[in-house]
Amino acid sequence: MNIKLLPLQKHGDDRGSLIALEEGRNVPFTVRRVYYMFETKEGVRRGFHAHKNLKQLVIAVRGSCRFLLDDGNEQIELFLDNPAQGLLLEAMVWREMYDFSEDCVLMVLADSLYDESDYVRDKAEFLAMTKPANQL
Ligand code: T46
Repeated sequence: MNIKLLPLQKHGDDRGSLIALEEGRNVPFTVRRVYYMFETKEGVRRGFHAHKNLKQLVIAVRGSCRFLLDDGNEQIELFLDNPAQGLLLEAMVWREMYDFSEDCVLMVLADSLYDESDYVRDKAEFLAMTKPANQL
């Protein structure tokens, strides 16, 4: 699957911790946008889409949530609860996010500006797009 979990170096001392995100160093793309979601209500499931081209790095900077990821061939579930770990999501991975802790802040770095035409929001269309040509 087109995803990776990237360890992020934590600079810690007796004052606390700090993590730096640097384009081309620990962020493997040009950062054009940063957004974050927070105050997600209990029981909510978000996402339900894939991206045609977008690359993103997702970090649970506080709290935790789960991801269901599907590339059309396999499905995996990931638990994000570590601000020193980034989930690199490349193109054409269906994602659903759920089980947000009350304090969860999910920060996302993206390689493009917001563009609704890059979203695939229909699961059947996504599955058709990910099928090898000889199975169509
Ligand atoms: C993704 C997952 C992890 C904007 O206006 N600008 C933005 O940059 C974004 C990301 C969203 N929006 C608007 C569009 C919607 O009216 O904010 C609203 C909520 O967005 P959406 O329903 O797409 O949120 P999620 O949580 O389903 O998905 C988001 C990202 O959209 C998506 O790219 O990979 O988080």
